[in-house]
Amino acid sequence: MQRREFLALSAVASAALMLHGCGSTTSSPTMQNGTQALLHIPPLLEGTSKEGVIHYDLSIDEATHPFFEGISTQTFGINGSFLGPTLHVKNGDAVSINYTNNLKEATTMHGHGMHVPAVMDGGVHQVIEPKNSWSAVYTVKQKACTNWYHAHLMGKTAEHVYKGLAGLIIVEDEESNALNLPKNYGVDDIPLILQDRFFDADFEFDYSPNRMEIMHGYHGDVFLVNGVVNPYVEVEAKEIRFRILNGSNSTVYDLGFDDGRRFKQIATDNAFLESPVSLSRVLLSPGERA
Ligand SMILES: [Cu+2]
Repeated sequence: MQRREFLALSAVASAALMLHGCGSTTSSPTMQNGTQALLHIPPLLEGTSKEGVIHYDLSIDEATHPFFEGISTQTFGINGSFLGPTLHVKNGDAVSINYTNNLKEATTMHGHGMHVPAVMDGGVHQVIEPKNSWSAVYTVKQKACTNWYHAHLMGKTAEHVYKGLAGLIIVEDEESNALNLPKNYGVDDIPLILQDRFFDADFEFDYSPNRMEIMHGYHGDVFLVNGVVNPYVEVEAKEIRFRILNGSNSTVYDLGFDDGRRFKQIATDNAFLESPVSLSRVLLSPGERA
């Protein structure tokens, strides 16, 4: 191997064989010319300390995003045009995660995996009306893990996440800081948000599940990692940590390397494993992290 090694993740959607349902079209228009795009790394948001509380300011906006070169797709974004920044929190920190809803419709923002009081959960009860703000204020009380935040409005969760309302929360603690793990975010500690999307003939998101798809799940035929179609990432030839989130609505991923090489799983949703497990494939269902 060269000093820098080229890695490509292969993902086989378990449901890829299911044909898209009775929508107006049967597959997304393709712009496939074989070129790969550099993986986008969601920016890390460390927050700002004010009177002992660390504030994370997040703005939820309508946006457009160039999934395909020269084409704008309408999206929702958080401090950006698709998905949101990665929040970095530490066990024991008092945090205030401040969301401002600049959409024309209500939404909510749920901290998936965060151990918080019910009123700070951001579930369907904590509606953020348009032009309003809502803050999740709590003290982080949990082990190091990779969580995520996402829209969670009653009846609109799937659609809002589809449009881009999601991001990662990295929780660190004394144990994770002491462990000899890759810790350089975006360089050897790389977040991978896996999603699939269906685009209509105008390259707009097409989220239009029929009755069967509402029951069994809506699958897209364009695979995105951190919002990038056909991505690659260049890394140093050494052990790399991937923090993988299945951020898809219903697709289960069977992940591994093209060359079948083995890797170690060191953590699941909410904590490190007792010891690393050697694997050649890992299955990840929606919402799950590895
Ligand atoms: Cu969730």
